[in-house]
Amino acid sequence: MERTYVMIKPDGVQRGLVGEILAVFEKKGLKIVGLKMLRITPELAERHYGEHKGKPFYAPLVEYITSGPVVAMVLEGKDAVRTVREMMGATNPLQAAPGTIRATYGMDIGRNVIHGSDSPASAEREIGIFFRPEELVDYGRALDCWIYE
Ligand code: D4T
Repeated sequence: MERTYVMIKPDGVQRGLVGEILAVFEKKGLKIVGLKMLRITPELAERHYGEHKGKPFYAPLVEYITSGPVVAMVLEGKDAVRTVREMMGATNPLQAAPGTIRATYGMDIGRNVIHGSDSPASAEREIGIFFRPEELVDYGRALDCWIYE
């Protein structure tokens, strides 16, 4: 099983999409092993989006991600990183495949509702930025045998 870091961005929280988006992942069969709400500080934004520093969209990106609370989570499942990326769709919601979260809920690349780690290495790094080890919970689900063969 693999873990990935997922975050409902400030627009998703403000628009009341937290429950719906969580439900999409839960219904898929991904297991929530960490979940919390927080307000990202400029320092935290820099750690998370450091790779984009110097790009023209960096300043608005930091302003957006720090503009209100986010819901941070760690999801666990088979091939979780790739699976979540596919469920989210392309970075630009207008180019995201129909049925994906960004296609369903978004209109603009600068308001694309959700983040998900893009590789297992990023997942490990981002989980470490947003969660302490004791905030992640190991547990079994009674339905697991109906989700995985
Ligand atoms: P995140 O990291 O938010 O899940 O998005 P992606 O992994 O899908 O995309 P990314 O790292 O390339 O971009 C990070 C973040 O920057 C915004 N962005 C990106 C933007 O506003 N304008 C742009 O031209 C690009 C490339 C959107 C997501």
